Amino acid sequence: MLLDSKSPEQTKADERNEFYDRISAGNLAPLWETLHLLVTREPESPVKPFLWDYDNSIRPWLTEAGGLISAKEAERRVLILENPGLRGLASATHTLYAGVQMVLPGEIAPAHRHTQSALRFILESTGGYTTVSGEQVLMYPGDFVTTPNWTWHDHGNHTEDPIMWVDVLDVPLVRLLDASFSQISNVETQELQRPTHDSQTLFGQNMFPVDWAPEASSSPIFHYPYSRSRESLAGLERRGDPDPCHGYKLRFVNPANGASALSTIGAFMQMLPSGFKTAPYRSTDATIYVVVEGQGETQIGDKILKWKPRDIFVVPSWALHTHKSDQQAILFSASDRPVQQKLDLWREERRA
Ligand code: 1HN
Repeated sequence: MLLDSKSPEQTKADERNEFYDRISAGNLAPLWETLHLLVTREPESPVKPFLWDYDNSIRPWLTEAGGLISAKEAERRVLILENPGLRGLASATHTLYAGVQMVLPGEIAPAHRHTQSALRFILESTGGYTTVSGEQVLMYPGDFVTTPNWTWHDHGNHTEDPIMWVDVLDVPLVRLLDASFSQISNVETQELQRPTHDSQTLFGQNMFPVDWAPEASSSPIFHYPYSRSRESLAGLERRGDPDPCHGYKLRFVNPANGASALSTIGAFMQMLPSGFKTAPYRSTDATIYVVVEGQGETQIGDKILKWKPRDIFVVPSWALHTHKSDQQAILFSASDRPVQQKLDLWREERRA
């Protein structure tokens, strides 16, 4: 008779694995093998810190794409910024999509709408337009433009120069929730129903039309021009010292309720004085940054990302980081913070 050479532990493991195989056929799995991976002590993200170099990577390749496909053919001519930890998922972070879009002189990106919310942050433009819900918005570098959930939008360019901008959408979040709907309009270009920049005129002056009531939780303002955000940052700087973790930092709001301009995507603009180094900070909202002005670097764990204007980078959830500016710098950023805050999930840690 052969002696069983297996240890008792091996026998037990074999029995368990054989059990797992049998229950797997019934679409069942043992929680005790994965519990520690599901409920981590703190966020353990596959999202990687990463920087896309605008001048040396995005811009030349997007320009090349301009010779390969028209905006109309593509519907949207965009290079997706894929996080190296999430390849193939059209995701910059777990919840947010980011891409850089180009519209050449004379081109049209036809009207459509979808349940995904979008923001645009303008990199290059001498006055290209987007039309949101029948309102035309002329876009210039540093402007922040919103396209709330289910609003019709089309883009075009009557100028002599290409327009380039960053798109951030809640595409991965809406995919997770299985709530994607979309429609293509039967007109390529929306008929203008309101004066240009009407939402800024109606809602951007600390006064609302007396009988106006919000129809949506997103901001009634579609356009937050850079001249104003720059002015607000300069005003904050004149008032006093910078915050140790953020420098001077503002958030874009819906003036009707003080919440974020879009219900699912938070947007921020911050200024780091020349030679400023922020104290270590982390928060649970993975963040997409766009450099507007200045040069510097962001250290995330042991990774250093050196940045200059129009570069785009990602700081993952709960990754301790510091920013350092070589000269006065302005950073735009976007994250899913409003969603996390509504769900009581958002946390931050300041090491100031
Ligand atoms: C979209 O509608 C636009 O309207 C840009 O410009 C990028 C990425 C995914 C899904 C929809 C746009 C998009 C998008």
